[in-house]
Amino acid sequence: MASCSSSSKQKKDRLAWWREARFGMFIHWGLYALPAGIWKGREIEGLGEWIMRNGKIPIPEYEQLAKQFNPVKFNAEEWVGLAKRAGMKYIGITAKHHDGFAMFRSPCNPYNIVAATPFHRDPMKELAEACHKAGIRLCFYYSQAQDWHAPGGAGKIEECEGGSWSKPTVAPEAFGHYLEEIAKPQITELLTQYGPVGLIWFDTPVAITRDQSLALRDLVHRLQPDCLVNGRVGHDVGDYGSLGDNQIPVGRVAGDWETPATLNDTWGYRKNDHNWKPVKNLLYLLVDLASKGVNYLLNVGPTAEGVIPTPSVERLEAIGRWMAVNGEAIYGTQASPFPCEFEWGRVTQKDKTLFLLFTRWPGKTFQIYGLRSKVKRVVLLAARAATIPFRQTHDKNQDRHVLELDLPAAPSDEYVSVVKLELAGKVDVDESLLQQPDGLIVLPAYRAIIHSGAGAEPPVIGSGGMTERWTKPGASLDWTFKQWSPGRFRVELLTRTSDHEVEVKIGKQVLRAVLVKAADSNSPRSQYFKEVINLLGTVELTGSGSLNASLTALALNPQDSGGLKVSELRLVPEQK
Ligand code: FHN
Repeated sequence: MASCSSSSKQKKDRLAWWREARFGMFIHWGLYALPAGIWKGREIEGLGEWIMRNGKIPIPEYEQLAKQFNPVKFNAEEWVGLAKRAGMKYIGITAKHHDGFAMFRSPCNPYNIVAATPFHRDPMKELAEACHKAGIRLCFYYSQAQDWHAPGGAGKIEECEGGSWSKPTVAPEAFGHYLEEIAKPQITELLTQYGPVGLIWFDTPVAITRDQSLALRDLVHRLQPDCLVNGRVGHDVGDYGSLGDNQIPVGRVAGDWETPATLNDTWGYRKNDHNWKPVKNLLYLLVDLASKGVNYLLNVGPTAEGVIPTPSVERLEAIGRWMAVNGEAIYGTQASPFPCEFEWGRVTQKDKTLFLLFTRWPGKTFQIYGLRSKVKRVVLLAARAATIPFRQTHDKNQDRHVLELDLPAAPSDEYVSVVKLELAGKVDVDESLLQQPDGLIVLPAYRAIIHSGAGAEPPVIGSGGMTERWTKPGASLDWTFKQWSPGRFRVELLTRTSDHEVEVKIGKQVLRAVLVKAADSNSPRSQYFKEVINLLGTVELTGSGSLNASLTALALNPQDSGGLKVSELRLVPEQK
């Protein structure tokens, strides 16, 4: 473990507001908003803020953008007002992205918005004031390693193999110099010019050493002891972990995590990216992440005039309308106590309360298994005055706790309706894997016992909740589950890729197959992190009680260096 500049108590205190917040606004704004994805009439593939790299634009040409950058429509109060209306509690803005241009007054480097553009204003100062007034935490994104402009910054075109940015390298000595001359002085400026800063959001550590990551983290904590440092400072020495861009983990993840996410397919403004996510999906992702204890940092990419695009505004306002009614199920909540995800939606918890967030309305009768705590009162957050009738039973033979709700026939919200369960005591659930009321059995990889085969390195569960490093045959995942409704079941395995040969045992029944994709998963979480459904065959379950299931890798696809990535094994009743 990293030597830490602060005690775990300090770290916990520092994280308190961030855990409460759950939802923040990311802003990618810089010179790249001017070309907006098009350079000299040519559409440059990739992210808007990467146009310098992807378009191989020479530094002197890119620098010229500064002379035209004049965002006269920028209004800090409007941006902060939008974040507030959306229900967001913090804003993280690109103070300096990989292009090396500082969007703040930077006495140590003239390549900044105040000194080098006709705008001459410091948007960070204006945002700091507006955030302070609105009670929103201001946080700064700072690209600590990649800097395609400053000497010694990583990722400059001429220093990358074959002009390709996929391996942004830099000589260690020059990089050390860059850290001392540019990165540290600028981070110091950010932490001394704008009052309290919520978080420094580092990104793409590239080849930074562990000592260098520690030095940056310690610098932040020394200047502002309450300021958080995200995981992308490098070497896992931050205050919390950053999941991948747009990454939605499969299940509950231990520790504190955040997912940065886009509204379309870019961070920095691209005028031809119209692939906006529907509000329904955005709310699904917000709810899905909250149910796993993960913060959602949702991005906007303002134009070079300083305007947040209308499709972004509309979506954030729609989320805000939902948050105004249902925010209680998100803010300050913790991950679902249940051991797997449900088909009908997600669960969050806070103190003596459970929130059931329905992304699919079940209709009038709804059952959930496994809740041991006594329920006192049930309401819909959208209609708090009317209580919902409920019954709780416990089948002693099968040790099955059942809560049944008499819900209205129609949902209370077009996207996600929230039912609040007020409990008599603390949350207590049966953590066993249970067959669901509709007969479905879900066995997530992160809930399995992992066995290493003879001589094989065991796979691990990555932060995204899938198996990782499963590149040798022999190892297996093992589950025990409770089953009570017999029948014939389709055996589905959800993986990142197919073509691996596996064996699945359910009780005494054995299925062997080379994985062949039957369908792409249609979950919004698989938009960027593909998940495929492989059909392995069928099994018959008779009787009821505890059963074992296992998944063993027999042969791994040698073409697939990532190995076998499994999210879950599912037994789906044939009639479903
Ligand atoms: O390269 C950057 C990218 O431009 C963007 O800033 C995202 C946001 O998380 N981070 C990096 C890639 O992971």
